[in-house]
Amino acid sequence: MKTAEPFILLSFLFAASVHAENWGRFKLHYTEPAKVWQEHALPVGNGRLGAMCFGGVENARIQLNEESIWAGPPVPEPNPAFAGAMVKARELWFESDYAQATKTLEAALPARISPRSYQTLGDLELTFPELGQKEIKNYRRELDLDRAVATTSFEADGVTYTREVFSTAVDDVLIIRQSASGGELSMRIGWKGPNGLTPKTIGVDTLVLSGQAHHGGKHLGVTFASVLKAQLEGGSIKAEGDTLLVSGAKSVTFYLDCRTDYNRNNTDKPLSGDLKAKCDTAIEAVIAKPFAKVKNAHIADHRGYFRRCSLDLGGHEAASRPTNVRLETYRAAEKNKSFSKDVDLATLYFQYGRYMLIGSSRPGTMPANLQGIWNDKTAGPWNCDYHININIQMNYWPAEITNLSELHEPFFSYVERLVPNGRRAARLVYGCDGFVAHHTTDAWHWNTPMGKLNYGMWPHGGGWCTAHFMEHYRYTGDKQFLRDRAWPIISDAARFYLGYLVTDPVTGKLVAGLDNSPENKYRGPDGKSYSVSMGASMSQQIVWEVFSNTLEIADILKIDNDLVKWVRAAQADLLETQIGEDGRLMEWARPFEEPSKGHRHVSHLYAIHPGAQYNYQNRPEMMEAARKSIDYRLAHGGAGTGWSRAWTINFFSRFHDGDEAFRNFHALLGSRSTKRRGSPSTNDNLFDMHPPFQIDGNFGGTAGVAEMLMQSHTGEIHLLPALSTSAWPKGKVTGLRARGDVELDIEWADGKLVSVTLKAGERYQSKPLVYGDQRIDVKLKPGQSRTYTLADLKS
Ligand code: FUC
Repeated sequence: MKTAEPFILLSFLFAASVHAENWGRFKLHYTEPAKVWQEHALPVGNGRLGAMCFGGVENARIQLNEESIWAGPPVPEPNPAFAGAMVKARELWFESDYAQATKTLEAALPARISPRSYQTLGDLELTFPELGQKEIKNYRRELDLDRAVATTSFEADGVTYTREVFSTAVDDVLIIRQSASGGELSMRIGWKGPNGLTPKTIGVDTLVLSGQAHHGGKHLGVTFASVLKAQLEGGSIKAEGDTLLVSGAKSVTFYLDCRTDYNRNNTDKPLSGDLKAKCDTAIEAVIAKPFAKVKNAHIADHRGYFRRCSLDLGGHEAASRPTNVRLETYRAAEKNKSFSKDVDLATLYFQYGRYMLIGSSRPGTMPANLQGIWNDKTAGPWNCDYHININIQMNYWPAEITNLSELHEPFFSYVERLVPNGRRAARLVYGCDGFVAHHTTDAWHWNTPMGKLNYGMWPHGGGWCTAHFMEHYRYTGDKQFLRDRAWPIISDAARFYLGYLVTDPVTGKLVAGLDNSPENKYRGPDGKSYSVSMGASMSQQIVWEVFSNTLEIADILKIDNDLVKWVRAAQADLLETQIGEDGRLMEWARPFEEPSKGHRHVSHLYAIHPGAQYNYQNRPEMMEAARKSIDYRLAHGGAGTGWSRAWTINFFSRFHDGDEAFRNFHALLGSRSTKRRGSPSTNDNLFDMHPPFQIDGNFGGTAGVAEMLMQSHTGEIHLLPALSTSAWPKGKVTGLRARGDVELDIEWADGKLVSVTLKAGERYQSKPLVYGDQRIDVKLKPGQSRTYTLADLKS
């Protein structure tokens, strides 16, 4: 008996631990310092202040960002002559004179003005001259996704050096702590500012870097001041030149803040106030608290988001291997047309997307841009801006379903800030009322078609963004949000479309245009390529969605005015997406040939994902045609960019094809882009590569995994709709959220559902649960939780 007791206790503990999430394994880790920013460095962020950590030994670079440092105007302005040109060009297009239609519109299109980029705040340069001569042992560089701390540690001459970097949203500062245990620490810290800026020292322990963002002396933008203050444990510190020199310390902690005059609510009127004083105040407040308390508060705050959702596919032992080595197994497998067995890397990737949304989009901050908040350049790729013809939307695909609903807020506020210029553009450019936004914009909220027709002539960015407001309501059931925020912006987008649509003389249906199908081209009868058309499928689908969202809200809020009547009538008259002779969904309203058969944008499938116009219940023929379209794209080298591959995962999830969804997920992690000089699709630091680094693919990949496991866009909660039973035969996901304010934990084994637990929120709306051809009607009380096993669901 005596020996049996500990055994029973142990097996009880083991059984319990099988179900408790092993959060400690969500770490990216490496045995070498980072060399290249976008390939190896590791991101930390609190939504506003970000850093990329290189983990160097003798020289350690920490690259810094503050979200609002943008070079400035001039920005493209609407051309009032455009409306006339549009009327003329439409006539020409309807007469099939695509060449003249194109020329007419091109002539009226404002020129592209660029760049006016989001910019780096420069690099902190930590140097440890003594380490150059020493043998370094047990080097490890890691990013702990569960604690949101980047740590570098190693030993030299019996001294353990540890550097921790984190950006806390609680105290709203960035913190770097360097310690040397068993010895003394001597180091220098300098700051290489952007655009050649150098810091000033204040006293013996402070660096200040101030300046104004610009591009080559032009495009003067945001003014900023940033302060770094050192706090020592033992030893001494002094200023030397424009650096600080620490000697003989046990540890040193650097507190950093940056404040800018960017006024998001009125970008023409910079904020007043002493920016440096604002930094000083924040730093003084945090420095007064014990470091451990500050760090623990940061970790608790981060976990408040991070731990809401977990995914376990088994295979945890792989977590002990460095991340780059794990990724190699995906790359090797892709090369051999097989699959890596490291399923746990999929959960790391899934959680990394959630980690980066928590790090780049907090309530009150700007939304995540093309690189979240992480950018090491003064002229980033595509200006590191807000592209709204898929990219920023994709950034927010994981927000609701992976239980980070509040982090959607910066997106909503940003889109609302686009409205004044959007209304102005609607009036000036199109002679319409309502809200419009085009393919891209930035911190300055400019809003006009511009540049080239194949990207710039696209007035559906606004309409697409408004769909997120509706989805937020569907997930949360928040009627106040619906009334105060969703209705105003969605009905305003509908108002624009009521003016923008015209009747197609051939079909008699209402069509949008002239506009492009994001960034694709069709071949005209003269053999030349054109981009603008009338009634492109994506345009029609976005208009349909805006109209049906308007009608859905009108129904819920009992609004019955003229606008609602007009929308109802117009929706019934909209040209629908057609199926071509070869059985594929058509991208344009006429059966044009596509010069680029594997194009990265799969715009005409918007109605399948992220839209929900077509599904297997209501329009199986459209699903089949859409499936043919994506198969065709892929057969012609499609999904060539990271985000396009990520979108493909989501498509196959909606096609309920788990194996294809998984195959594309695997390719996202392991493939090398054929088109782009063999760059990996995912870098060693798990950054998604367009290439270059573009964060949308990370977020789209995370959302795609969630969609494989649960979908709720058809009015039902569909369990494991696109599970790859061969790749992920067993697993557990907790804390996914479905539309109708409900949380789900789903467990499966041998490729089959074992059980599902539902937790109803305060605004719960009941929806049937569906698994394969089994289903059960579920009615819970708000706050109630209930578990169903496979046997509970009836055939
Ligand atoms: C869209 C895409 C490009 C790129 C850019 C930032 O316009 O077509 O591939 O992702 O955004």
